[in-house]
Amino acid sequence: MNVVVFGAGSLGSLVGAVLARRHDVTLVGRAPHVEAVRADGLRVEGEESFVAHPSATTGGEGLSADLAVVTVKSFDTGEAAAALATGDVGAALSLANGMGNEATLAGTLDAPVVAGATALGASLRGPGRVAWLGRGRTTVGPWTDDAGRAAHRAGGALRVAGFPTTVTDAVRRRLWEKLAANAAINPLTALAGVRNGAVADPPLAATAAAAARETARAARHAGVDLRDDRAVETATRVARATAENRSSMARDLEAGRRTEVDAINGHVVDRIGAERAPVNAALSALVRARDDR
Ligand code: KPL
Repeated sequence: MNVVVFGAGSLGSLVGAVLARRHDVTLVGRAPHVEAVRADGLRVEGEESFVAHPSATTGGEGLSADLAVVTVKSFDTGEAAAALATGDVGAALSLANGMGNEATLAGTLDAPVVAGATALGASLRGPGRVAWLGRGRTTVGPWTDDAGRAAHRAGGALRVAGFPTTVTDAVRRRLWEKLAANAAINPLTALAGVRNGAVADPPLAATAAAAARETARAARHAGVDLRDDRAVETATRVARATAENRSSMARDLEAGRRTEVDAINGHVVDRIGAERAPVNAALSALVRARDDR
């Protein structure tokens, strides 16, 4: 399959390298990383160690592919969609954190949109180098009504390259479960300066559980049946499974970059209001006060 991976950060680089073992991959990323990949390939270290040789470019316009996997930060999804719309893609799959990415892609692209949530662990180590930190499962499913076949093709492409992948018609629920985990883990690890595992235990566990319960409330408001205890269990399980990881928001805040808080905790507040989501509102305000925007 011909695949464009749009957004060669930590996750996109790992996805691009692993897909390049079985597919024809073009990575879209920033200059120093793209130059290193072109010169020496993309080195993966961790769960498996190998060097992949995808094509790499800094220009996302005019690209053709059977599938575009979008892994940019949530606030860059609009720009990625606009660039992809100048080319010819058969389908788009979003694997980015946060809520709203699929709707943005569907609003811009004239192609089936597949939603995805992944628990893969990845960390960019420098130009041309990415660490594979966890084999977590990836779930994909149709977002637009016409995306059933595209979801199965995308799931098959990921699976054959080495990512455990489930294809489901209930992907919206999975996106909300992932949002509950991100809403609980990401801002607390970023603000407290701790690794993910710390969120599963006192003194942070109670605030994390409250953030997850509010996310479940927002999910039910959006018509998705997610129980409070299921959201809390998911957040706790993900925190324990990625205990040694530093969350993407912790890394972004520490590096002085903009975070994805608007598409995570901010999305919960946008759905049900600050009065019904006071913990997410407080966490959003604290992160926004410190991140680069
Ligand atoms: O998605 C993540 C993130 O850091 O953004 C988790 C699952 C919390 C892993 O670190």
